[in-house]
Amino acid sequence: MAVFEGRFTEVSGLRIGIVVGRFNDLVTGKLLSACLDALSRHGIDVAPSSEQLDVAWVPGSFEIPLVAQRLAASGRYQVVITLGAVIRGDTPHFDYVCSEVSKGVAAVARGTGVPVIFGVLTTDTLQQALERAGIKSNLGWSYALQALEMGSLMRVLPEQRS
Ligand code: INI
Repeated sequence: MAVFEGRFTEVSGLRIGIVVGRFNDLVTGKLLSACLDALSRHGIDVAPSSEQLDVAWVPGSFEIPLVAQRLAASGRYQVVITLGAVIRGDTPHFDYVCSEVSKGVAAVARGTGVPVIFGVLTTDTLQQALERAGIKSNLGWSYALQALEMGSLMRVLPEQRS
């Protein structure tokens, strides 16, 4: 019996792409800060000169899957992290954006075989989003750990048959 597990500190050679939405950047900026902090404290070079990490900003969560697809399909990254914040308003727009970004991110991961971390908050209020982006906890940290775990796990899993 084989048991496959990802680790959090085997980061040598790991390259990570982050896609982050500018919409609600009060929230997404805080997710990104915590994400970079967690990556840095686990050994990822997050300096501007880093060869291990790239960050792509997109207008909003709706655009995240397209850019995540480009990064994942480039072959440069072993894992992609997506960060966004969709906050419910008075119109059905929220539902369309949530639906597209969640389905889109899942499709990118399955289609490319590259793990894509779903770090898009979907909340009813700005308060709820901020509570998850620094006021209480910061899920940006968790998304970083999940990326490290998945990047590591994919290295030890059996190769896919073509
Ligand atoms: N994008 C978000 O990331 N969060 C939101 O809450 C949001 N709302 O509410 O409209 C949002 N809309 C913009 C959307 O993601 C696209 O950028 C835009 O529609 C252009 O395609």
